[in-house]
Amino acid sequence: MLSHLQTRKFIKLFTIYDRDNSGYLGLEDFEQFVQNLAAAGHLRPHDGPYNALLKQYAYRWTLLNSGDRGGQVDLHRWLTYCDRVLQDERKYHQEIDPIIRLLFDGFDRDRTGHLSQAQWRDLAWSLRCHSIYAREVFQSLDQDNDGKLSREEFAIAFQTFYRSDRPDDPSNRLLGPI
Ligand SMILES: [Ca+2]
Ligand SMILES: [Ca+2]
Repeated sequence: MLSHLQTRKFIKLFTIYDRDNSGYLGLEDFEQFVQNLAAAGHLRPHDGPYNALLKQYAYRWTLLNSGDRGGQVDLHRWLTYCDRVLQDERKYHQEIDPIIRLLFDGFDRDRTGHLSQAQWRDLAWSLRCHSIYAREVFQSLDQDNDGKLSREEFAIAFQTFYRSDRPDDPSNRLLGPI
């Protein structure tokens, strides 16, 4: 079962995905979400990274909505789904790992193997995290203090956001206050 802290984090995610603020998630929310990511990451529609993200979120949608493309998912159903994913290692890695990888690749435009603070700010903006928090979060995630986020630091941050139940984990605030 999701703890109170995990529930807060997944509610936060719900509010980020629910682009039209309808209180329900639909396929179009995820499509809009990817379009916002693409705009922030300067990904061109129909390029490889854009299509890969779209495909991964469409895949998530079919899992979330049991294949009913036209349906709507409320907060309760979303939380039940997140709980199920967290409890199943195979499902978790199948669903979450590619998203983390694609987000990193999408925003590491110059292929340096790390995200600069500006690239992180672009990503945070598309995740509706205000730049005031984005700067603070960046510093807390940059574990070796070299002023950039390595792929590993990035992955640890997202994995911790999804899984941690420790209130003092900086990654809990990955997407802003919860
Ligand atoms: Ca919606
Ligand atoms: Ca670093």
